[in-house]
Amino acid sequence: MENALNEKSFQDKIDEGISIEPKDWMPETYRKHVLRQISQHAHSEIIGMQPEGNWITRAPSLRRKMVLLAKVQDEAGHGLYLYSAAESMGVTRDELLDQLHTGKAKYSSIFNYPTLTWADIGAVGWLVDGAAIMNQVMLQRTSYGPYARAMVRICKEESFHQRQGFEIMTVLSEGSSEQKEMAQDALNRWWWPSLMMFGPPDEESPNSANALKWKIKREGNDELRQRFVNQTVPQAAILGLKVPDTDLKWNEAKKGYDFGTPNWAEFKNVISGNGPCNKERIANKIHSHKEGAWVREAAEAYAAKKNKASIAA
Ligand code: BYC
Repeated sequence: MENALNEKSFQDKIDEGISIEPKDWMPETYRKHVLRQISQHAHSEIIGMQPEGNWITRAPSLRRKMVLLAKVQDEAGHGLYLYSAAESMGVTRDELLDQLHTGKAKYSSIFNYPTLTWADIGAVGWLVDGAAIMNQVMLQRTSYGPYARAMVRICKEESFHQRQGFEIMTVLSEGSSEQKEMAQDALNRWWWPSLMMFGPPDEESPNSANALKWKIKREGNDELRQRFVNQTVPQAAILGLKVPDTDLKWNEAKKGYDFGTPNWAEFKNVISGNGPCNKERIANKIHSHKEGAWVREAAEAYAAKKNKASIAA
């Protein structure tokens, strides 16, 4: 009886838009749900530093190096605000990190794709941070107070990140034919994984119903993905680059683009720990990126594959 009353006043608070604070009563299912999302989000910020961090020493100018360094530092800050928000739910940072290192906690699928060229740093800022903002704006009003407050600052910084990426893509796409080709190649490789950042389609999203009821998420995965496509396709046109989707076309009736289906089998593979990089990461725990070796190996493997394909052609 007492529990039913607690549940009712909890849901009433949510419905009235009153945030839930650490000492408030909350159902255990809500606590677990929010903790899962915050911890995944925090890990994504930290793991997300790695593909970009490896380019700090390779950035083509001092200015680019400084900007990238600042961006990667911001991501570390985001991870730390989010770990603090998670700790307010009664878990220690050691426990959170242990879950990451043992593969129990997920992190965003996107960070399992390697950054092979400098253009990838542009594509990550433009597309990955672009998708992150699209998803995170609503999280500034998520129902758990500490998470919402962390997101306000994070969103401010993300918009700078998106712009720095777009600027890199602008310079490359206006450069030599090799630079333009590099930008197009980066778009080809990052487009579909970026669409997967929004999670599976709504009908296959087991967490969405509770997330929406409890106002943890305020919009569905498909709605946000559609908005991202609508925003990004015209940006690709400004860059003179082609979005790698033969099904993409403007739909006047819905005032948005129809687009193809991401490879959900690949997504499932990546989030279950079998992506191009995560298997190795989990196996080697924290040391897999030591001294940039992983980026160099991935770049070599990619160059060899490309070379093989051009010989075959
Ligand atoms: N990757 O029921 P669903 C950044 C999992 S970093 C991996 O729809 P939900 C940046 C999902 O966890 C910011 N797993 O889930 C940093 C669930 O499995 P579990 C990244 C994914 O939670 C450095 C299952 O699939 N942003 O910006 O309602 C450099 C079913 O999904 C993914 C965030 O972390 C995925 N993409 O909705 C540059 C945002 N998608 O847990 C940039 C915060 C789904 O039941 N997170 N799964 O085993 C969210 O907004 C939501 O968690 C999601 C998924 C929209 C991602």
